Amino acid sequence: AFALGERTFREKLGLAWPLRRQADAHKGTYGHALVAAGSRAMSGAGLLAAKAALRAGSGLVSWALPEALALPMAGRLPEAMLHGVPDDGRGDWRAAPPEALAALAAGKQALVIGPGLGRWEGDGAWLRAVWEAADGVPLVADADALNMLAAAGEQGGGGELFAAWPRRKAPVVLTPHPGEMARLCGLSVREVQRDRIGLAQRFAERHGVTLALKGARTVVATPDGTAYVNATGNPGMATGGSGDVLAGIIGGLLAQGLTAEQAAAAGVYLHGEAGDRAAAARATEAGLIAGDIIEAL
Ligand code: NPW
Ligand code: AMP
Ligand code: MG
Repeated sequence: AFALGERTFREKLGLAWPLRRQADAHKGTYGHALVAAGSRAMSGAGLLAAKAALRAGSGLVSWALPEALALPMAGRLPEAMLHGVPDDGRGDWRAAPPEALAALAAGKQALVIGPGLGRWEGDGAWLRAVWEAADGVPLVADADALNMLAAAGEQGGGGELFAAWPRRKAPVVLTPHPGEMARLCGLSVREVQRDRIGLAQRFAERHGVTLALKGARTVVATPDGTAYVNATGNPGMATGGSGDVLAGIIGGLLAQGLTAEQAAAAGVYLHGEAGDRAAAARATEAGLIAGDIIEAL
């Protein structure tokens, strides 16, 4: 596996920091990300993911959330555009038509889906409908979207996940923590942790996705079997919302035109580096909160 560091970025991935912007750029040059995240009890997950996508450099960010939350969230992140999708009147996604979300995603350069979405009966089929209808849009699936993928796999007879779904035109990045990976693979967390690199590689190849298996020393694996291991980040990042920030960062990088491999590798590395700088600035890992990672980005 390649170590994620300056040399790998320069020689293998063709990236250098900071990402440069063209002198004659306009906001359209750097893409438009749609973040579908947050629900009544977890609006913060959406807020964090959308803000992280902006800080990662996406030219425009739209935040899709259940209609009942659009007014309460108005003004919390003025740089993002808000799109309320029809809901159950209580701020949950269960009544949101997947077609409505797919229509919002059309023409965007990235779709981030999952943080704080919640779960409901039939959510695996709901995710599949969005997945297919928005199949030209690069996708980052995190958190509850991963749990929905796992549920869809169980309903399909176990273990097949989306292998039986039609192939998408645009790439997919999945960002499970070990608990989510365990659900996706039908394994225990202990089994997931036993061979993180091998498991990530096999999963990415088998399903044709780019995978970031999170936790200390996050592994990024690509459909062609390449694996990267990250050394940035610290245990202060074991705090609520930290993963929601990562999903937003990767979406923001995809929107700018990075490939799935570049966006996942760069996103994981920058997220950890930002967490390290935030901890250093505050002289504490224990007091780190997810918003600090965004500010340090
Ligand atoms: P254990 O038993 O705790 O050790 P879940 P979630 C395991 C939203 N959020 N290594 C863990 O194990 C998210 O976006 C909203 C090993 C447990 O079994 C989601 O939508 C916030 N094991 C939703 O909440 C802030 C690990 O996984 C399980 C592991 C639920 O997401 C918080 C826990 O994971 C949150 O982001 C590791 N490194 N990491 C908001 N402000 O709105 C995890 N596990 O059940 O998937 O719950 O990750 O909290
Ligand atoms: P989530 O569990 O989805 O909120 O994601 C947690 C994020 O914090 C992931 O990006 C993890 O890689 C990162 N993280 C959590 N614990 C550590 C740790 N001990 N060292 C480095 N990164 C961590
Ligand atoms: Mg998470």
